Amino acid sequence: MIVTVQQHIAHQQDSIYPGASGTFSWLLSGITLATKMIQARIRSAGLLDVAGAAGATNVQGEVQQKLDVYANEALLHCLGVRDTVAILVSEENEEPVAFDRAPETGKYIVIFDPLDGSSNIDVNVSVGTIFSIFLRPEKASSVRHAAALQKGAQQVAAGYVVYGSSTMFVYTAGRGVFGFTLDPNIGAFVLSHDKMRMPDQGQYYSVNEANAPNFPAPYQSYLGQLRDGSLGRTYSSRYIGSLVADFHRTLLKGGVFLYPPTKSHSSGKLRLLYEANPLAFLAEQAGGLATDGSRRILDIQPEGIHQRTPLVIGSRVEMEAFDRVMRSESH
Ligand code: P6P
Repeated sequence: MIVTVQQHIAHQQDSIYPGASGTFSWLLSGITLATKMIQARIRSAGLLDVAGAAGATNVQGEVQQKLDVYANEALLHCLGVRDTVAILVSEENEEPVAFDRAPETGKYIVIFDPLDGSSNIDVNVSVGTIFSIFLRPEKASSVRHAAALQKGAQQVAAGYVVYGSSTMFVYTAGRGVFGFTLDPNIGAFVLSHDKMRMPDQGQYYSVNEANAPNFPAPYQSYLGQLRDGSLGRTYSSRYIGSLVADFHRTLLKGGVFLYPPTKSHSSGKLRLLYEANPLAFLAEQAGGLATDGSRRILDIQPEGIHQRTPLVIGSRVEMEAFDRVMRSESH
């Protein structure tokens, strides 16, 4: 029996906004439409003149790939025309985009990374779109940022689309994690992974080993434990360098992904609002955990929409071992 993501969301939305008149599923359809458009472009990246850098640089100072620009425009447009959206925050936009909508109409804030890992596209490595959804705070905030600067624990939904060997939409609305695979023949995301659970312990750890000499000492000790069998098993190292792909594997197979503080990124490289928070929500909903090395990611009060954070995220066994090391070595 085919269950599309629209049908699934319609059932879920009652848990988010009782009495919602389809507003949440209407909102999510903006994301599924945009990501279908993005995946169509990605699949033809090598053929059309869309590969390669667009020449401009974005607010992060990174050379913008043409697909980054297209992905951002697609999401801004498809979500912007949904009147349930009050504010959009994108990795590609320095400032939030606010829509002048009454609080009873514009209920949602959507925060997204339109195409994470896009530097990998030219070498045909999986990339992804990550999104995080909040309700607009009751008290109308004069400062747009303030409305978007909510703790990750306040998310009403979060998810990603991974453009890999197949295109998958993975999301949670606070009642479990569900995966949908795009069926190109019907152009719909169809339920393929019901109630996804992260294994209690995995066989992979995932970190950029080139940075390891600069990690804080407790991280070095922890990596030592993963390598010497202290956690009761041997591990393999897997690092794709594309966050959504590395996380997707961790969600399915278990284990741990780490992006610790490094010499060039003393507060970590990954972004709290549109990378760590949505993935942390998914991880916890699937039975895993996520911290910045000392705090639960979802408890962090953001100060800026582009702020960075260290991220350690994965299965219960590996994360509890990490917590023990951090407690014993971080006086
Ligand atoms: P590094 C991609 O550029 C990205 O933002 C994430 O997708 C990925 O996890 C990380 O950076 C890789 O960073 O420093 O290991 O190349």
